[in-house]
Amino acid sequence: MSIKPLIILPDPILRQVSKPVERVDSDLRKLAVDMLETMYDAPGIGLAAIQVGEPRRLLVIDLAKEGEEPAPHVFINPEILESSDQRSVYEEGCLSIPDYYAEVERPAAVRVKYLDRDGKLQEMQAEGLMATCLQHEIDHLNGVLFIDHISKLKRDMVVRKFKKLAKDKAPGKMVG
Ligand code: GNR
Ligand code: NI
Repeated sequence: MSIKPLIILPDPILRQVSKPVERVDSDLRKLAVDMLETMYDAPGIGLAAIQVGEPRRLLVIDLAKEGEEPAPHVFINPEILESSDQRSVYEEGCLSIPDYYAEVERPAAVRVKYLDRDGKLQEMQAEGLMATCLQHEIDHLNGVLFIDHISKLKRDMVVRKFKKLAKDKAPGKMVG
């Protein structure tokens, strides 16, 4: 088990389109466990493999609240089969865009098919926070970030701020 470093905006890795998982083997299961550990440590409610630099179509979600039993979910090669016409708005955040939050409107419910950690085909009908989180994570697999769903003005402001933060942190930069 290990906590992996998170890839942060504006790292172009986040814009990669992840590749389908070809076999659900012990290597993939280890990555899923490491992702869960990384997500719990952050803490966050979801994590896509690309956020730890692995361009594979794998994501984990746990919506259990503090003090509740953990409820880890592993989704491999997830696909949205159906989205509701009804929309809902959630204040979203992203572990790859720390400390930035914005309201995003998405379909309120989705039906998703995926492979579970045993490689077994599953379907889930999700609504509420699970529907939002699944869409946020599946976006990551396609190189899409939640800031792509807000106004260009707000997005440009966030990207500029994170570019500056990355530059100020770059090796060789002197203080003062
Ligand atoms: O921890 C997270 N919280 C969150 C809140 C609202 C909508 C989506 C999310 S996912 C996010 C973790 C993350 O960045 N996953 O990719
Ligand atoms: Ni995210």
